[in-house]
Amino acid sequence: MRGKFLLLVLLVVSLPGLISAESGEKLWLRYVPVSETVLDDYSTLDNIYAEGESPVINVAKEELLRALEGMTGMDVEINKKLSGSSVYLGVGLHEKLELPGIEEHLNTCGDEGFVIREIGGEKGLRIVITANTDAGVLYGTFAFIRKLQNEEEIQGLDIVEAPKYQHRLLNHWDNLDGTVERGYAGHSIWWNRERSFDDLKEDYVVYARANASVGINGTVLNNVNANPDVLTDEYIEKFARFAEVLRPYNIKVYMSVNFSSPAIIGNLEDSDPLKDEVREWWKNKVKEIYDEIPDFGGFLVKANSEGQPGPQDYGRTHADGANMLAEALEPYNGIVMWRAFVYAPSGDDRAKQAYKEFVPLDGEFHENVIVQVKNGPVDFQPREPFSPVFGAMEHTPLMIEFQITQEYLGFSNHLAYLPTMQKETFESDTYVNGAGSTVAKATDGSLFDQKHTAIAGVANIGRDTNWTGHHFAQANWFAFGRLAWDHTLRADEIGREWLGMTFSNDSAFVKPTLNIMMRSREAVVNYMTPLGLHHLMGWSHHHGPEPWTEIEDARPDWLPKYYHKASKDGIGFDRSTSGSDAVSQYEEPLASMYNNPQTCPENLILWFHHLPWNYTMSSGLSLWDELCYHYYDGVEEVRLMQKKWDRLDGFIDAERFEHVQHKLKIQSREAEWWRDACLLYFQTFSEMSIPPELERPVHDLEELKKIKFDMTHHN
Ligand code: BDP
Repeated sequence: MRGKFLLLVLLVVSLPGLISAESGEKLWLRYVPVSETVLDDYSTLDNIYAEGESPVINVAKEELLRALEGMTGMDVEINKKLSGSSVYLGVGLHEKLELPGIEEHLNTCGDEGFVIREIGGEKGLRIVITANTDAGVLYGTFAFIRKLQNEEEIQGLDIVEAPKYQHRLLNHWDNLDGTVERGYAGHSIWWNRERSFDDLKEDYVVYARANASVGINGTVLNNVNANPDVLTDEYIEKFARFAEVLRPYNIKVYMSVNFSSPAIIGNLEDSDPLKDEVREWWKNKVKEIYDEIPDFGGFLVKANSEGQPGPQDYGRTHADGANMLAEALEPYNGIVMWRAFVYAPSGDDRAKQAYKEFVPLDGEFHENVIVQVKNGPVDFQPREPFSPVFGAMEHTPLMIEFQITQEYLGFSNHLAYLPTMQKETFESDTYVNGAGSTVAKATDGSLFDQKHTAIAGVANIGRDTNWTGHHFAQANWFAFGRLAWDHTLRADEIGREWLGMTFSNDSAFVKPTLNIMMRSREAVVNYMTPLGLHHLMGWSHHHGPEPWTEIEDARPDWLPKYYHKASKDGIGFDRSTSGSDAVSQYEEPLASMYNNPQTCPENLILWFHHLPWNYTMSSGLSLWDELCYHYYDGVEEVRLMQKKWDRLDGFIDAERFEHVQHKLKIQSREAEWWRDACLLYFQTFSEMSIPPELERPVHDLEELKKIKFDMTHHN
């Protein structure tokens, strides 16, 4: 799919005086020449020795060869013997090379961690990359390559790493007809009816390399709103072929399954999880899958949510449903990721639903079930508090689900660097075992004993040449992997790495660009949903603002009004003890802190409280004025992003520079659209005016109400 751009790239490369045009198709694995400052050191690495011949080791060896040759311009040799080599890859090398101290490090590395050490030598630098498994060696190799891409000092390198979560997955919401639910980078890379598997194989390899380079070791290839056909022979065979391409990169495939499959494709009377024939059906189906895919990862299930079938259809619980699948998968070490995103009409506050349905089931799930919980209690909003389910199920492994695709953050049109948001979740303190019981610790096995630990991100990948629609959306894919590997990494560190690998290591470029990235998510919060507001977008497309939406016969919680509750007397959702009491799902001291508007963090105040328009904020401003300032700040920030970016012309290739410039223009226009729509609409209730020192809105409310979302707003 990406081949046709090659010609264009070659043409531009050959013109003198220009930085080569780039389409983004290589992602962060470009391997362009490094600068003189590190070239001497790196050039001593001209000879690789790899221990063993497994497909995984071969991938590591070839990747390092390609990287070193690309970055240094020299020919690198593969050495068949240990002596005289400069980079050593493989399991058990510390023994062969008689390196003291590495053994203890390996004891802390588990199955996928690694040790990288520079051991010196007569001819120059010598590097050892070793681990307990070939997979660990692969991750060590990519970690080493990343250091080279960032032009880091490698002399004296001594690194020991192990991933924080065992299963680090992308969830593709890809439908079998090729569309992608909430996908903004073109159609599905997996389900492509126009091109054959063989034709696309090279792209799958790029995908696999990219994931392996950040430690992603699993991928769910189909939408959580699962088509039952995925369990037919035809699709099992397709999954097997994908598994085969991904296997040498240590990536397992997983499948989303429809709970009613036994009835729909198995012709059983129903899919009641307590019926023997249903259980038998799943066991046979799982066996069929493992016959084709011996290292199949397991199932992801969305049940009894948004109209999907599930065990509750038969009066059974989530645990009954999940355990049935877990039993079928258990003999093969497969896992079930059972989603806690349950969104069904209940009449109560939607934010409380997951906790109400799942917490009472704590301890009832089999040990190969992991309950997958969205980061916030509602739905991937630009800012939500963490889900109160985290920390509340001591006897059940929980995994965080983040959304990498920007369903609620401007699609692939807005630059929104998500790690700052994800770090907010990881670092939120649940207080469940006293202070310091962060969400990260409550899910990575350090707080509770759990056989499996996992994390998932809803992918933002599609058939677009640059994979993610916006060049900067690649950063969110990269960063998800890095945080899944180590949630203690800082968002700016990760951003710095990615920029160096993807664009340039020139600090005159990196500094302002990193600044854009680091401030971008808060900008989106400000121009869309500041102060804890949420769900103000159009109810079906989820793109532009429609806080006014009225739809006859719609479920109330589809509509923005359910969430903002703007009226003459104020704005915000009262989730305090005198409202829906969602605050009580949190541990103390959080419950009391959130319950009181004086102590509730202001960035969440309207999530938890309904307050009068003239409520005095900590700044001394009225709530209305504060809201105005946030919306205007958001727009202003995007304008600053544009100015900063404009000044970077010439640092990178014109193709990507202009593409980003174009997207920023759209973002700026849409930020104004959001600001004006929300403020002009809320003003009809507040009857207060926008502070005179702020510029006048550029739109008119009635005109805004007529804007219909369509693809012209998308592109
Ligand atoms: C919502 C999306 C919907 C997904 C659902 C889910 O709008 O398309 O199916 O989440 O996570 O955010 O299941």
